[in-house]
Amino acid sequence: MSDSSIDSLREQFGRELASAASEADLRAIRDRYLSRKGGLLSALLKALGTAAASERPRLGQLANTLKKEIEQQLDERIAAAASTRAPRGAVDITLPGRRPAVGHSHPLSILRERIESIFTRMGFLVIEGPELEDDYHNFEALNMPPEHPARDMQDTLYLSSPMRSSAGSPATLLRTHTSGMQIRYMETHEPPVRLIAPGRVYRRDNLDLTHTPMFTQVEGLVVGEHVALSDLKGTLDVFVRELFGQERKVRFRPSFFPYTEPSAEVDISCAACGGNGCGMCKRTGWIEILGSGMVHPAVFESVGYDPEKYTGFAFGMGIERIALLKWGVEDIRLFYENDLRFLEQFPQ
Ligand code: 2NM
Repeated sequence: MSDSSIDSLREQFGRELASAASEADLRAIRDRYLSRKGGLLSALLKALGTAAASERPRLGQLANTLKKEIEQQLDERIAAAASTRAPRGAVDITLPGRRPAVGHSHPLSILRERIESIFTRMGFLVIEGPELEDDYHNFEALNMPPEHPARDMQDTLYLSSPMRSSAGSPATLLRTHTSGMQIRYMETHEPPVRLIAPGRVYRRDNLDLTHTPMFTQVEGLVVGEHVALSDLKGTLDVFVRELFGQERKVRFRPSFFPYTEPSAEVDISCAACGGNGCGMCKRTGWIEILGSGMVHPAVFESVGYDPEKYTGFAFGMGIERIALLKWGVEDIRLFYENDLRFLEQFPQ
């Protein structure tokens, strides 16, 4: 026991106090220095007995002064720490926040909105209508008479017997395309017409990699006095290159639909192989993405338009198919299984 052992304990305490970062640190320091049994100050006072008798009163006083200093400094620091501590059960506003889950659009909604935006920028109106249709708007008005093969129960989901349509009361069915809406629109509006009709459609298909019994279609219709096949080609060329990229090539290939004449399938050059032929394009270099044609005069007759005065073009596409191609998804069912690990990956 000496002056220097008192001084060095004071210095050691000063360093430890300076590096205390929490209330728990401060309490640990208090235990280490002030504990009655085994505390550093108890040890110091005990060692007083080893000092010369003449020195004991002075050294004893110095040691007691150090003890008071240490007690006072620790009390102050602990009180300060306790005053900033949140009361039990209170919200600790100093904790980092929990990040809220932010929602996002479904990939098919993202694609549908993109398609709508390309067409609305070209002056098209977007119309929607019922998923339950009658036989007339889904088939008859579209130049598909009662014996037409597309009406077969193999392909169409009927809510009432398809037989009833010929017996007078209209059959009700889940629409197989959104064309019914376009018929309704033409029935109630004179040309010019420039619209798209997006929505869910239903077909009797079994689930596999590329089929679901419900899917989403976007159909389009333009009618006016001088609408030509070149307008169809120009419009779809702009659409396809806006959606897939300006470098894509587009080709029109003759086809058949009962509601258009002439009819054409629209293909885009395969991005996977650059048109050289690969598995994705079945070695043709081309991928089919939509059907189109000039509206059949019989359709204009159905809605009361004069086919001598008006011409028009129409087109239709399934957006699931476009999503598979655009994003390289291998299984259409992924879009309907609601697994967020899949759904979260698409650019909003
Ligand atoms: C397609 C292909 C070709 C089409 C026809 C009509 C309407 F109502 F004007 F007659 N709407 N959509 C059409 C034409 C649809 O989908 C592959």
